[in-house]
Amino acid sequence: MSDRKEENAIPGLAAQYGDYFDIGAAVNRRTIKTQQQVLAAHFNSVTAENEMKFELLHPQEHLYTFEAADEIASFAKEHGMKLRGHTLVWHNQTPDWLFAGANGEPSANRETLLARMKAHIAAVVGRYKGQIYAWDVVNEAIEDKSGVWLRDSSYLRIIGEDYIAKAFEFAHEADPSALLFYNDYNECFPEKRDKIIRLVRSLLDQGVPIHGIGLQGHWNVHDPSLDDIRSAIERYAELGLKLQMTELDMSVFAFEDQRTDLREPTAEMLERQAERYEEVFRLFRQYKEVLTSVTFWGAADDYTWLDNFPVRGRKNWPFVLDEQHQPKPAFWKIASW
Ligand code: HAH
Repeated sequence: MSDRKEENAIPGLAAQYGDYFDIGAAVNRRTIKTQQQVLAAHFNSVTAENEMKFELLHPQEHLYTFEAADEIASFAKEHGMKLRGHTLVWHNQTPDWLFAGANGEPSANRETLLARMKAHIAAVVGRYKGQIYAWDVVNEAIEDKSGVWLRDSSYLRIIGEDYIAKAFEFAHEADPSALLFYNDYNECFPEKRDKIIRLVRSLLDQGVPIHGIGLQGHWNVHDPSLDDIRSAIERYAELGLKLQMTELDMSVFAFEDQRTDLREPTAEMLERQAERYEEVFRLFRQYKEVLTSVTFWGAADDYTWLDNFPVRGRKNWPFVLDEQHQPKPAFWKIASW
């Protein structure tokens, strides 16, 4: 017997994790074609990267554009994959009309904005009722800056703090069986973590229908530390809600690193990335009772939102599958244990 990993001996990731949690990928209109095979081989859940965001679905008050989102929903159905919804209420990728006044006034009032929010949520959640099993209802409502709790946004300014509770109530009304998540990034930094916990606890105290916390997981090969990740999972789990990793990627660059000279990742980067993936997936497996899904924000290194962001002219290689859709060292670390 040979130890060599033959082409046909590549295990499917979702199958490997069948007793643990779902393995998801963010997809877009293009990658459901260009990555179709690798998606089918390794993933049993998908999330639309952009196609279900407010500005793409609802560019004008009386115009909904569902074609691209529908394509992704059909892709999930054809491949027997679960579908997560992303995202209903967010300060980005949201059209200006939503916050504009009705009669030429500069800004909508609370009542108008709540009515528009409710109409949007009812239409979108209603359309995919029974197919989208979980929604990121509110995305990134917490402020990163120290000492400030909620992010300053048009939603907060016009409606007030209860826009968050209202969003969950509207989503629950539209599909009472959908699981409703609060989703955020930098979720393992202790101060932001505690602000997220304060928000979720206050929602629970008010009886708001919230069922889970989405940890985006935009991490890199240095940060956050494994200890901070573990503490975050433990503290969030104490709230009694389900947890999901919703947007996992592992940048090969440290946050401060601005270099743009690389055409491929260095051997050292790949090794460090493999160790990091190994340790975080070991942790995820230990928390399988609360962690129900791990979604990568992409599938393979040929496409990632981190190409050219936040550093222009720089490619990134944040996944466990390479640009040819083949396993990287990190893949083998998480696929066999
Ligand atoms: C996420 N934000 C969003 O949830 C997702 O919808 C988008 O496609 C990519 C990342 C994370 C983020 C950001 O957009 C900007 C700065 C920091 C973090």
